[in-house]
Amino acid sequence: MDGINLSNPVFVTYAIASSLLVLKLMGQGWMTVYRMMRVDGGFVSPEDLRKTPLNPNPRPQQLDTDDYVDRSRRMHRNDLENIPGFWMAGFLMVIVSPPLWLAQCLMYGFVAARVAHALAYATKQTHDVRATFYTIGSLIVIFMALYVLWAVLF
Ligand code: GSH
Repeated sequence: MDGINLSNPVFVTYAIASSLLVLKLMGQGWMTVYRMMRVDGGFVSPEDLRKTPLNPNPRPQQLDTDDYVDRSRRMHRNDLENIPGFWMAGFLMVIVSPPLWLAQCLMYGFVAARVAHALAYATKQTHDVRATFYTIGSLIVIFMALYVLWAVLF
């Protein structure tokens, strides 16, 4: 039952959670693209002001910071600060063979916390709501890393 294969339910849990998070991370870039197209601006690089088929009417204001677009970039950055840690700690968790119930609580809990964080950020909930979901996800990854360390050292 142990090991990196589909007969190990802990690995299956990790594979499902990790794949969902890949989709979240990749999708976030597309949300930024969608938002830039919607407002016709929110660009960050001066060369984006060149006239092209995608930007037939370039103007300097397109480089102004736009919260609608920038919010998606901040969400993306926050994902990048949190999700890679999960991929690594989660993979190491599979190797140290935790109980299935614990792996499912932690891994699906992390996915749920990140989805909730994204919804809170995108819909402009209060800082405390967003921070709560961030904290849950962050503590899960920290717990997983400590669990692995404990299993390896003792
Ligand atoms: N790089 C983050 C920051 O500067 O805020 C580190 C702390 C963090 O991730 N905080 C959470 C967050 O959503 C809860 S307040 N930060 C907003 C962000 O990263 O854009």
